[in-house]
Amino acid sequence: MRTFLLLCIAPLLLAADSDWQSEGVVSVTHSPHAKLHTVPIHAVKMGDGFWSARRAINVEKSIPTLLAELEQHGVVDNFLRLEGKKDTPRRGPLYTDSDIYKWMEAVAFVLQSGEQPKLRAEFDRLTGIILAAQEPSGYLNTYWSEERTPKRFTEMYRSHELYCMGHLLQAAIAYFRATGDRKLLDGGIRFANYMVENFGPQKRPALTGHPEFEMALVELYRTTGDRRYLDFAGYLLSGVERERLHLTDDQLVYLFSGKPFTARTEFEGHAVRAMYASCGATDYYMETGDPAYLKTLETLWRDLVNRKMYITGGVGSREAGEAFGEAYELPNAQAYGESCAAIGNMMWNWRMLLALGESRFADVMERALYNGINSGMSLSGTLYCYRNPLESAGEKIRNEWYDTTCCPPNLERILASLPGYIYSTSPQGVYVNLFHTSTLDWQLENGTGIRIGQQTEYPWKGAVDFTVDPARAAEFSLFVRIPGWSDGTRVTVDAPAPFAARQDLLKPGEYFEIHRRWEPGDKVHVAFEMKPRLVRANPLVREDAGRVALERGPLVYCLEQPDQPGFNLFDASLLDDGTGFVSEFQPDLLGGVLVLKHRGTVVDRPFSSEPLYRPFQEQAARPGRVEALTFIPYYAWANREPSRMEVWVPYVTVGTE
Ligand code: FUB
Ligand code: ZN
Repeated sequence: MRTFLLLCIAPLLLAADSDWQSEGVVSVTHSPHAKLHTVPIHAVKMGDGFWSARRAINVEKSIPTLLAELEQHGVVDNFLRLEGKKDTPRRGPLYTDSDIYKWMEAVAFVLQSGEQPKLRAEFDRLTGIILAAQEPSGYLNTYWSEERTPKRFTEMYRSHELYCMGHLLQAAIAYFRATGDRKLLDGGIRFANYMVENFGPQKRPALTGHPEFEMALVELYRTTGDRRYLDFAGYLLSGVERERLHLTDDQLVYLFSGKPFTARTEFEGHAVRAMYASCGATDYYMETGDPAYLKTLETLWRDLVNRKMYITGGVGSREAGEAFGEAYELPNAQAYGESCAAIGNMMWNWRMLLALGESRFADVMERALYNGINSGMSLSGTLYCYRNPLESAGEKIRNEWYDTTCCPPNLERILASLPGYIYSTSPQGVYVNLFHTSTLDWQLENGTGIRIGQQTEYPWKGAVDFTVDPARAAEFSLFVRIPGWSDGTRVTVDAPAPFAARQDLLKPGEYFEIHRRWEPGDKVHVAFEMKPRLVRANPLVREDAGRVALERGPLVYCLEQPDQPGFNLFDASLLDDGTGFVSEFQPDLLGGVLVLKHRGTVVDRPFSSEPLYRPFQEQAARPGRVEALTFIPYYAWANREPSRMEVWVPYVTVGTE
């Protein structure tokens, strides 16, 4: 009935219309070149566990307090003044409309998990305010209005007009998928139509400057079936308008557009722009199958994971231009690692996973999610990191507000959309991408109902138990991701025809396929290897020479000063004397974390009392006493008083002098 009504009032929407409640974080159900398909957020209920605690705070604290901040800083007034309801000057940088749109997208994802009347009312109130500021042509931007109206689309390399609209479209689509309400979506469509009707090869030239619109346009195509949006995304990605727009190298330096996406061979320039462009390009590939895009995406992916990504999944190492550095330029204290860039990395790898169905992409997603993204929001849910360095001398890193406040709502939308990333489907069966206590209540691609229960204390423990409940006995595959770090995973099936998987078939970094005729109630037990792991960086990463990082499961660990009483952590080295690590879950520390303790060498004389240079001695021992070093998960740093922190720790094999 609901669908019928919707079809009557929404003649513009095409085939995908009746599917509005069946679509996931992105909708690739009908994408010809997607190997995996998303499941709707509402189909996944997350039970108690690591992310549920974060998600509850997101809804109760982060989302409401950020709206208050956005209002206080005039972001909503900027729209009201265009309607003549405020006479205060416009406030904030030129892209600040996008911040309220991103906040609205977070709310829309929350609503996809269930009713939240207050949040829904806020969304509707803001929709009214935003749409009242839209011009009859469809144009909408609070910065490029009034006295700046004549300058519209004249500075596209920096104007963020299309960036803002991309975020509006994403919010509108997420809300449509939550509620079936298309008011905001219709507003977004008016703007998109204005673009496709007035801009393009034979019309006025366009370029995104800050990519974002591309992925929104592909999603709009998926939502409406209107091919013009996909083609326009392709036009923007082709970067053909550099000459018609008379762009100089100076103007282009930070852009990740202005040259054809398929001409790229490495990441350079502004990291968030690069990640969003890659998202749009992957979306475009999933619809068109253009091999030139796939080739470029693979090349860029290898550049990123082999040469330019932090161990935390953070990307973009330079503050200047918020940009990528050269290959292996990964400083620790100076690391930029904007939260939005790590989010862009996750969003891109999610799309690559959908396109190609390979676990390596889920590994990167998980790395970014648990570390470089998770560090971005305080445990209280009200303070945010813009930068996510891997070493700190103790400067204040978290704030409740930034004039450029792109990261806070971005973090909120990721947490809100998380259920949509845990599972996906293919014609062969169900994929488990991430591990968290949850229930998937959905269907196989042949229409058979399927419920999968997942029980785990991941990431603290490596045991994951599944109950597989098809509506009736059915033959299909359950694909369980074996993380790249888990050597020695064990998988057993507890069913009328039980089996234990052969070790040689359980390959880290791949999905393990369990193909069988599943009976309701069949059980699968998975045990990942959760031993602490010392990691070294490629020697070309100069800053990490002679140092190690510590990981356990998907978590990167760090040393923070409050856990090392009695000595300066920068005077400590990790002494590998074979004693190994002791792990200890501390429920009262930092919201409950598993700490890792290790013997470390600590100098009696601080390093600062040593000469700048001294004669080289092979295997020189560090002077001092041996003490325990206590590591905490990186994401939890900077939740106490500002203090020193270090991810890459000096490493010695010989004891004290
Ligand atoms: O330009 C809009 C946003 O502000 C970018 O995505 C961030 O990197 C920050 O520069
Ligand atoms: Zn940001």
